This record gives sequence, C-alpha cells and structure tokens, in this order.
Amino acid sequence: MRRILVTGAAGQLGSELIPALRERYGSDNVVAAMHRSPLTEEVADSGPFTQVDATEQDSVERAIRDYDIDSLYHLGSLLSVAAEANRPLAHRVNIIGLLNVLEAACDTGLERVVIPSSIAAFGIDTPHDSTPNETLQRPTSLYGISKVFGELMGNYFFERVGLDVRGVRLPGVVSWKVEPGGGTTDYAVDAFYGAIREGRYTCYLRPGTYLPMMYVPDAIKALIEVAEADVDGLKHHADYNVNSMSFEPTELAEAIRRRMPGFEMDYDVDPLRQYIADSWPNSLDDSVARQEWDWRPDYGLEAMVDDMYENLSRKLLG
Ligand code: VAH
Repeated sequence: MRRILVTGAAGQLGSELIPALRERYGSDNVVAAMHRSPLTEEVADSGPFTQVDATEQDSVERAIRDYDIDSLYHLGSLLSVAAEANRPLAHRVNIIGLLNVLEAACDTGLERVVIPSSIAAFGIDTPHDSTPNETLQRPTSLYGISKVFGELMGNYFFERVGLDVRGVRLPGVVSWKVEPGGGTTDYAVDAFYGAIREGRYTCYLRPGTYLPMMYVPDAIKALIEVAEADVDGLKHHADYNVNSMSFEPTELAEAIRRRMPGFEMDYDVDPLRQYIADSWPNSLDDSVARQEWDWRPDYGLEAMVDDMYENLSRKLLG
C-alpha cells in the first residue's frame, strides 16, 4: 500500500482513520474523499482531498486515476437509522456504491480494498453472546443487509475475481472528533456530550441493552492491521469479527459518573433503535482475527471513558 484513497472521509471513522494513515504513509499519500459533508479541519488541512460520489462508478475511477491510488478504504455508507429513514438512498450508497467501488478497483488494477462490516451483519436469531465468526446472518435492518452484501461481495471478488478485499465487523464505535449521526449505538457518544454540556442525558435504549462497543483507536487499529496483514496468513477476507468490550446504558452512566459525580441518565426508548439494538449481538468471538492476524484491542470501558472525558471536555469547554 503506497497511495490510499479513503471514501466517507467526513464521517466518524474517516475523520480518525485519515490522520492515522497520513502519519503512517505520509500526508500526501492519503487522499480524503467525501461527497457532500464537510471534512474536519484536521483532515482538510493535513493533506489532499477530493469529492467522490460512490453511486457513480466513474467518479470513483476518476479519483483513483487522478491520484494514482493503489489501495482504497471504502467507509462511505448510511448507518442503521439513516438507512431505515431513506431506503432508496441507502440502496444507492450502501449497495450500488459498494459494488461500484469493487468494480472500479478491478478496472484500475487496485492492490487492495478494505470495506468495514459491522455487528449489524447479524440478526435476532444469531447467537447473541460471543457471536461466532461463522454463524447465521439474517439481519433485519437495511444497513445490516447491506453489510452482509458487502462481506459476500468482498469475499466473491477475492475468490473469483482476484481482487484483494479485506474487512472487519466493527462494534459500535465511540469517538469524540466528529459527532456521529444516524446510528443506533450513537447513544454511547451522545451521553458524553450530554454529560459535559448539561450533566445529564436521555438515553433512547432501555437499561440492560448490551452491545459490543469499541473505542475509535482500536477500530482504526483493526482497519489498518487487517489491511496490512500478510495475505498468505488469511483464511478469511471481508468478514472478521473484532471485539473489545460490551456494556449497557446504566454501566456507561456509572462509568461517566465516576468522573462526573451527579451525572444523570434517564430513558425515553426509541422503538426503532431499540428494535435494531435488540437484533444485534451482545459480544463477538474474535478468536479468528486473533489467530489469523494477531488482533488485540487496547481499550476497555474505564480507559475509554477517561480518554473520552479528557478529550471531549477540551473540545467542548476549551
Ligand atoms: C450504527 N454506529 O449504530 C453504527 C454502527 C454497529 C453500529 O455501524 O448504525
């Protein structure tokens, strides 16, 4: 990997992955590709960027050729709630856009493509605790269906077309640089904003709703390590479980309260996001990623809350 294009550059993952890749590969060698959302100052000011509309294959190919790209991270996607709210757009972006990226990669001879999957790729009838890498995948959200499509197409392009595609099934990601939007796990980020701004937060998931979660440095580590792994050691390609922690809203509230005494969380359950969350695993078995490319997370709940509180306080309070 020498020259990398990252789609979805304005999003929660892109805003963190691009600085990490620029540090690793050189700023000029990592091109941020966004569609309509604005980039963070950090991304816009630290290296090249361009507009890409993944729903148009030519747009993807033009960026690859213009910047002499050899590897691509495709992060552009509508998240779970946003996809339910606009199915036609989610189909164009999450399904057609994914296929456009894979075909454009083939047409331009890319060395590697990385596409994140998600815990959303599992459904209500999947074993919920330590969900295996290989198990029943019948998601009942359009986002989850598009993630299974991405995994299957990534593996197909590796096995049948000869394109090196890799991917990890990410838990809900917690970060502070960009406020996420349109997700089901975003309560775990919004709670910190509420705690620091108002000392309280109204959670849209009910107490006891366990979800696999991951602090963004570990998500970035997983995306880079799976991309850089020796292909000869990989028996899987676009569908690696990665896990770090699981918690439910009251456990997060208690951890925040340990740093902000008096923080209050109350509940106003959103039926759609509760339905989606209930269909997702409680935790993932990531032994396959540990065996095949030595995956290891660095952050647990307490370390994440410490780092989130410190960085978000500085961001919001100066
Ligand atoms: C969402 N944050 O909630 C995203 C994520 C695993 C969930 O992909 O839709």
